[in-house]
Amino acid sequence: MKKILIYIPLLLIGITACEKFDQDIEAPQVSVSYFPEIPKVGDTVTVTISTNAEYLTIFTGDSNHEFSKSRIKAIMENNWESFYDTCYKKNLAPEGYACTWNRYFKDYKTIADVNKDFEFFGAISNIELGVYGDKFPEALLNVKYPDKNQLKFTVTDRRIPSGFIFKPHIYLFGGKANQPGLSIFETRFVSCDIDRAIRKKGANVMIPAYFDITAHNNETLKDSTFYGQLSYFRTFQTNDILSARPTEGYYNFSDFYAGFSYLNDYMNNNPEKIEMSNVKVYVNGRSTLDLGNYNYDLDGDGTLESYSAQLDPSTGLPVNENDYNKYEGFQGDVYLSYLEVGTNEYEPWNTGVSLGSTYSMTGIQKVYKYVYTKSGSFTITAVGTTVGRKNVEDIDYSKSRGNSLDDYDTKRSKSEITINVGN
Ligand SMILES: [Ca+2]
Repeated sequence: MKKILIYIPLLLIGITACEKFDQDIEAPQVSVSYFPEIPKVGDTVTVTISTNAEYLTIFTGDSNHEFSKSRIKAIMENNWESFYDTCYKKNLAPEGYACTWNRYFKDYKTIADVNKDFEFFGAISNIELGVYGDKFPEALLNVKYPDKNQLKFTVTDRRIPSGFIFKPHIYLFGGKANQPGLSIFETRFVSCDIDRAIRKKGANVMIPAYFDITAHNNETLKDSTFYGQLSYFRTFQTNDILSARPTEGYYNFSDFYAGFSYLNDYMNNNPEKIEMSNVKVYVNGRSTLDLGNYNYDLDGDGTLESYSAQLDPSTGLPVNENDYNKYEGFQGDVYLSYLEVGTNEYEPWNTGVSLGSTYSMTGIQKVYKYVYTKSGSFTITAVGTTVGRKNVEDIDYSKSRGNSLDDYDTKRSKSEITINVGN
């Protein structure tokens, strides 16, 4: 018993030291209602909030305004210590799936292992794993593990779209604003001699980075494939290590998604319903820009493609030196050392609309008018906040310059109501 009596005073001292000023502020009362009872798309819905809160925010429950996907929900359910690790950033992908996919080729021992994760298409040969430090110094600039295995393969015919396919099975969570899908392709492109000469004369090192993304919709079970360019790869012009530069290596698949309304809508509103199931990477897409009056069937599939320069159909190279700057094809060796697709964390991103505060000139707005542009069932959520005064006396700013929000004590309450909007 004596031990307990000794410990209790110590515990009380501990609590007193951490206590926030005004910690006994009361949670506000909030209740929400709306009119008309059964609104249609285009009708003005009037939401009325009854509250004694100092600050008020409303979530209308439709696209980008869902409380359940909001940062404020994450804050309400966590303290600042656990906010980032346990709540704000977390993996919401279905079991067995992830939000990121990556492979270091240093971790592969055999080509048979590589072939479990990668499939090659087009005019590709000489696929091998190796350490290339002494043989191709330009291929090692800024490579993370220069003394470890890289994948190397050769594009043998610039007329034929070529590359590799992998199946990441990932989800892009967080909405466009948070740039999910930031990715790294640690690649080095070393042109064959003819390409190198043409690239040098044309002063153009860029190889368009084309991708096919196949998205699997796990509601409809439908697969949809989208084709597009996402930035460039770069090829080396010379063997001179000083003039050679590696490709930037950063690609953002949320930009790719944003270019297609189908993918963009899911990325922003229901990312959990759509899986990036298959990625086809073209390391050689077209011999020149996909524009113009010169028509050839270079890849021999029976369909003519149009090119922006006159080409030699037997080689796929521009005939005239004036067109060398239009050359966008690639023939030569590709080195691949690291591949990462996606971010690994979910961040809440939906936003509410501030209805003001009792401290602002206009005060709190307790009546909110809104027009739904889509039919469906939505959850309207009003969040009221009461904030204590700042505990200035007890904060040592010479030592602590952390999040100042933590210097205030806040209490929040919410009220939810379901609204059915008809057509
Ligand atoms: Ca063709």
